[in-house]
Amino acid sequence: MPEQVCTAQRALFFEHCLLSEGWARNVRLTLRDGVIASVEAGVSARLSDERHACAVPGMPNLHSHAFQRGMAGLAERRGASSDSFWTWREIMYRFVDRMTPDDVQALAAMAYVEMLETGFTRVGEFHYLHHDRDGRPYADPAAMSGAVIAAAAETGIGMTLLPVLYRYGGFGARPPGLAQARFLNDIDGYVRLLEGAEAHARSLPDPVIGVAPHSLRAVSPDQLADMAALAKGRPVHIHIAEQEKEVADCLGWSGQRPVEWLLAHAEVGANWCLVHATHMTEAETLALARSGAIAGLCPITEANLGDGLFPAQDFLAAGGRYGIGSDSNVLIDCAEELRLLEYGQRLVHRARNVMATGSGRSTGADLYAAALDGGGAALGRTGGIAVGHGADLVSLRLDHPSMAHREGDAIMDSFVFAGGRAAIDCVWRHGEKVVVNGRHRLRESVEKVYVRVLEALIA
Ligand code: NGQ
Ligand code: ZN
Repeated sequence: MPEQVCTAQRALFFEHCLLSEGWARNVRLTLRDGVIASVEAGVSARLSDERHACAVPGMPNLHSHAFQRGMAGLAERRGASSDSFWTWREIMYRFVDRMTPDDVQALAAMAYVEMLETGFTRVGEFHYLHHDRDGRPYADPAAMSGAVIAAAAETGIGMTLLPVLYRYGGFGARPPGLAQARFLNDIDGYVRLLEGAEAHARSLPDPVIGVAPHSLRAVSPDQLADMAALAKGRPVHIHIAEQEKEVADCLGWSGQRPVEWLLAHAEVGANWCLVHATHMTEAETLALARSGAIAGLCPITEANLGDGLFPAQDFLAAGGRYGIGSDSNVLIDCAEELRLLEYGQRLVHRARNVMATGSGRSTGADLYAAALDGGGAALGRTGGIAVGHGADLVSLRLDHPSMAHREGDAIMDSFVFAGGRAAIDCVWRHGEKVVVNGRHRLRESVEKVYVRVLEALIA
């Protein structure tokens, strides 16, 4: 059978379209096998074209712990002593305790439905819950990876899986706590996990598998070097410098701050994503920007956990690249991540339009473009609407009151700062329309399973 017969080719027509080279009017995209096969601008729609007002590229979500969606809102009650990231972590560890692979699939599917509905089309799943309740590997050591991959297959979101090596409970190879037993591997176990995850991922159309040493406190320097060697150019993600205590512990252990230590001891380059990188000196900020690595910013979670503010102004001035992640998934919303990133900077600098890259530049458009670029690099897939790129698209309603009579970059400013997710109409992922009228096709069934699974986990 000639190939053309089995490949579905369809055309979408947008009055406004944010292409990789900028805004264009009356744009016709043909899609083939999940990829953008052609882009024509300034043309007329054909009769069979599916027509929409406005398309922007789908956004990569570079850092997620999908299962944490299930405890969203359940750590907001004040405890006996002062609450912090570390007390939140205890609550999170208790929540993890009973989860089965089926539970994880259900929670992840719900999180991914919500991601797609708010315009995230690929997720970097930083996945560290590997073993059974007693800490022993499942018969399939990658069973939990299989569960998040199944959730991606079910919902259609693009998956960059980042299997995590977690080995220690603190800097200097401190023993892990009991509650961390389900996360732990040595390098041999990790290699088996990686192979298993790769096998599961073959069920997906365009998977990427990276590697993820959890943090400098959870792996040894030797293990970090082993992980970098395993990566072979694939994405390497690591949590870093999120909390001041972590900086102090790192100084106590090594005499260096976390980002300083990492840049001095690993070949950090453009395939690396440093998640949070909140607490940096000016010198570290500059050095990180120069390394070409992506700063993985998770503004909603960083605010929720009381982490602190990323030194975005200095980092941007030094040419640093960043993307956004929904991390704990306490709230899943692409526009809101970008908005909060900018608002944090406004509040601390008492200034406006901090993340815009120059005079006359649009903050919303620059935030969106930067996070698209950085997120794509971090997840191993270049985004943007261009020939040969995946057909990961978001259509915006220009008839939404917050979006009316907008053109060009004003569309992005109004989407990010005013309309938000309510302005999202449809989302295509790998050429499939998975969200229609702001709702994922499977929302109802995914919600049902999610609510049932939560009952058992929360009770
Ligand atoms: C995580 N979360 O991996 O989910 C961590 C907590 C840890 C954040 N860093 C676990 N936000 O740090 O050991
Ligand atoms: Zn994280």
